[in-house]
Amino acid sequence: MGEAASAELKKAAFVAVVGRPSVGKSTLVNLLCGEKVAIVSAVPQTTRNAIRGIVNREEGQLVFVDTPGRHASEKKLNKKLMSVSDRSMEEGDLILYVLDASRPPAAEEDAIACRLLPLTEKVIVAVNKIDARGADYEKVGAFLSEKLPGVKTERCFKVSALKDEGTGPLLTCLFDLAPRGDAFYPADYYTDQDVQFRIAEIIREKAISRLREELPHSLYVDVADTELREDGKKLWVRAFIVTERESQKGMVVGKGGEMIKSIRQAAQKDLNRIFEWKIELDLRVKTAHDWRHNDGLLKRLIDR
Ligand SMILES: Nc1nc2c(ncn2[C@@H]2O[C@H](COP(=O)(O)OP(=O)(O)OP(=O)(O)O)[C@@H](O)[C@H]2O)c(=O)[nH]1
Ligand SMILES: [Mg+2]
Repeated sequence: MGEAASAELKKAAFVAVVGRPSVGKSTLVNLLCGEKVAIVSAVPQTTRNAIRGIVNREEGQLVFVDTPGRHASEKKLNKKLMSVSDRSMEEGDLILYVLDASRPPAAEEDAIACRLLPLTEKVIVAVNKIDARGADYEKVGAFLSEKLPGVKTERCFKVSALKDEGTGPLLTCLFDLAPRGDAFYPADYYTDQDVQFRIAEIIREKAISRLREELPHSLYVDVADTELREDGKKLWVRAFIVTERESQKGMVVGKGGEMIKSIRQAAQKDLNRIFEWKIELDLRVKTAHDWRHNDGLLKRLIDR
């Protein structure tokens, strides 16, 4: 392509957002996109898929790819989640590496920095949670200069995704570094997720924030049926919260059905904000025995 033609093209890049669990990757992607594209919770490994959130500006388009938090474990589900993160890093034009300023970098952070070292050229860093008690940017900065010396300070940003601080300069830097090319999506898109997936994710968010211990990790949500009603004004949805064991169903239903009612109401409220239809949710619980060891199901749930 000639120089004149390439100068006319706007910026266009895929930006893989990676880091440890719970550092705030999804919160940051939502903030940058100005829409809730990814679910958020205090439970580690909330994100299970590559979730695309799109930022459209006069200068071009950035497609953020939110990924599952990187964690060392030989469990089948975790290995699958790591493969999503690995693939997004390899495929991304840029990588946004997110760290948590309020947690000192330890072995898990070391492993991520090592993994990123050969990809240094396309790495930009966001040190998140600078608002949090005990946040220590200097410590994280020292870790970065030791482990990723090729990432210059101009590419490191202190941010708070929760308080919306410091993200303007980060976004400007990402647009500056993005290559030129055709936009990947129409300019009015902010995500490419289908309706059923978004509904399932919102229900999962409400469930995991209300349930304890192993339960948040032991469930997934299956949207079994949807139907437009009332001349297309209402979307009726039948969905199942799927547990790993029969014995877990009772905890999801709760005493007198209180737990599932609370999950349904909270999900419905969010979904009514996201979609133009009025959402009517028929929420039930079922079991898919030991689903976290089922290769076929994991493939369907994670490699969407
Ligand atoms: N104080 C503070 N908390 C934050 C900030 N960003 C995110 N959090 C909180 O950190 C927790 C985890 O946030 P997520 O966005 O789900 O983190 P994640 O990195 O996507 O986590 P995984 O999907 O599990 O890898 C939530 O409780 C957020 O509210 C921040 O800037 N400051
Ligand atoms: Mg996440």
